[in-house]
Amino acid sequence: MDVTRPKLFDFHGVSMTHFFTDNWDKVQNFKAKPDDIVVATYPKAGTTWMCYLLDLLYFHRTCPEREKSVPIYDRVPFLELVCSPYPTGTDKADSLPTSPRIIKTHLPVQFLPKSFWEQNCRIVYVARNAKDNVVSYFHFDRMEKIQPEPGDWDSFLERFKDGKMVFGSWYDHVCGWWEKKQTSSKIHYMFYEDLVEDTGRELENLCSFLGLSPLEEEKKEIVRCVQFDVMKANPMTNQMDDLTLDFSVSQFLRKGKVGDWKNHFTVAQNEQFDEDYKRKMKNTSLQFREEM
Ligand code: PPS
Repeated sequence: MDVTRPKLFDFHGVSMTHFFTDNWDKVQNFKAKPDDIVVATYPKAGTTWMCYLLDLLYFHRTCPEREKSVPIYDRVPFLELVCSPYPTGTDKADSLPTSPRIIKTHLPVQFLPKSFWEQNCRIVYVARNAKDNVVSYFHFDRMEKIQPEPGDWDSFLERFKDGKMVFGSWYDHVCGWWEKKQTSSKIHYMFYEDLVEDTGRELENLCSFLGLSPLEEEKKEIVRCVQFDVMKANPMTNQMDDLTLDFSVSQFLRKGKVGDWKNHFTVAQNEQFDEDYKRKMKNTSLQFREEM
């Protein structure tokens, strides 16, 4: 698919591209349903992993045929995405046949359509440590033709620190949602690293939040299906049919590890990053693990 890579621009204080702002009125006026479940993340934090896990949790037993025939990006629409000739995220969400609807967004907390708050919807936020997040984002932007040109690794890292990425600053995103979670029982804040460490435990916690009690064998099956290698081999989750992705450059399910940043950061980059990180994160209680 031939697309022109977009330019970043400032959108109400957040760097964005037109692919995520062209449908802004419809996004902001989106009508949520009380049982909608929102998966909110900064890009490359484990969104697809969580979308698939939730989809299995709700529909593995009741609609197994859907899982074999409908790709995850159609089962869980990306709310703010507009990429012609495909239907918009809001249209896809509006026509979802499932209950609940699981809806993906990368919006920072202040941009979430107000209807989700009014309807008291449950929100699952997944955060990933900054260093692995930026590495994953770099490789993704190399292959994703609807993202701005990534440039080289050194300049990409600087842009990340400056918050000049699509969906803005990682620091503002993870902290904004974390602060909101302190006063909202409807947000379940999860960490990519915890999912890697013990997917079963995280699934248990998620079920408590959602008020679900699947059978032991169902949970086991879900944990099996969401393993990295299993998702990578599954045409419904590996995004191989996404025409905006150039698989000759990188993989969508690339490594799925904690600590891959060590293969990218120089010693000097790491020291500078840590110093800058301390400054930016000094007012939050939010803590990440960069290795395990
Ligand atoms: S996107 O485009 O924002 O929706 O991307 P997102 O799904 O958030 O992030 C992609 C990264 O998540 C990794 N991933 C996983 N890791 C471990 N286990 C499983 N099952 C899994 N599924 C997806 C994926 O590999 C990307 O990370 P990197 O580090 O690039 O491999």
